[in-house]
Amino acid sequence: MRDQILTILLENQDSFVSGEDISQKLGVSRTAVWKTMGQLKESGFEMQSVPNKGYRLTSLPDKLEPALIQHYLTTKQFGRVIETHVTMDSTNTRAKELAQDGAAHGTLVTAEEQKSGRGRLGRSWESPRSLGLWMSLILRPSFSPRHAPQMTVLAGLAVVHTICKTTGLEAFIKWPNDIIVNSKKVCGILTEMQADLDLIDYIVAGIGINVNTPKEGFPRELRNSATSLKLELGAHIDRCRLSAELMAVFEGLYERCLAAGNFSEILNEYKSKCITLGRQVRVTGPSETFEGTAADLTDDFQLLVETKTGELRGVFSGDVSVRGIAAYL
Ligand code: BTX
Repeated sequence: MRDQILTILLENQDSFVSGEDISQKLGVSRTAVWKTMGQLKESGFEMQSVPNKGYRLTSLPDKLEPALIQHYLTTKQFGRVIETHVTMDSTNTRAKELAQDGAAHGTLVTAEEQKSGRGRLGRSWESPRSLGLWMSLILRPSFSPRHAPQMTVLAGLAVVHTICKTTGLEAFIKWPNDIIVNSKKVCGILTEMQADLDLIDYIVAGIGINVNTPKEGFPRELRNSATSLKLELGAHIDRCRLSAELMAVFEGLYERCLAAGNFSEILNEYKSKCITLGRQVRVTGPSETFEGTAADLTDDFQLLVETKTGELRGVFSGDVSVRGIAAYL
């Protein structure tokens, strides 16, 4: 009922809605409406309540509220079901549990804070409370598991476009999964999958964006390599609007690729935003490290690195540092 009342208030922000109207619309008592208004006020929604007129929202809290995100949402499936948490270990871990229990394609898990946010290769992801978008999207695509890495590509491109649309900042992708603004890392993506040989059960696309983090919100050792949208823009950003926009852009790209039947549909767009291409890179694989110039991307988004001897080597995954970006000096 709380979310339904909130939705009514959000849809009528320019006018008053009477308790009577709400109770009739939802088939609940006036007392229940009054109590819910009290709960909303306690959780940070400010409102005017005038006798004989009713209630009107005057300001919204800086919280990832499902009803708020959904108020801005324009998608068909992405983000239509949302599970939010104040604090949790990792939204990816929770999303995998939900997916295993049959959660629908497009289900979104968000948290204000992650205690054990995960990066790739066992690394950790700093996820301070109320300052970022820490979210995991459950996807159940019908394509072959060999295309699963391309979901990281889609998520990355979606973040880049969303940042540009909502802030005007120019963001780039450091292949395959870091998003960079002004040479610093503003977002990381961790995609995990459950599949058998030729069928994907689910993919969890975990996205962590530093939205309103101040400089001192990052541990000292990350201050030269990490940034937030607020630090770059100089203005506070509404995380609910940002997440709704991200869902819309992500779904749009996903549907485009599905309709085209391949991911090369977005290859040129990705290349134009890929800061790695043409630069000096260091590739750290499980058994060796080598350096070279990032020459190109193949149709399946493999990175082609030209070594000093002129050999062209394909890199599927692994750690690729780019000289001058996110502190590779
Ligand atoms: P990654 O392995 O590419 O990056 C992790 C590395 O990035 C860390 O070792 C550290 O050097 C640096 N780092 C850690 N936290 C931050 C931060 N907040 N900003 C900038 N740099 C940082 C990237 O892995 C994948 C991250 C995915 C995070 C999302 S959040 C929602 C979801 N849940 C979850 O547990 N992970 C994903």
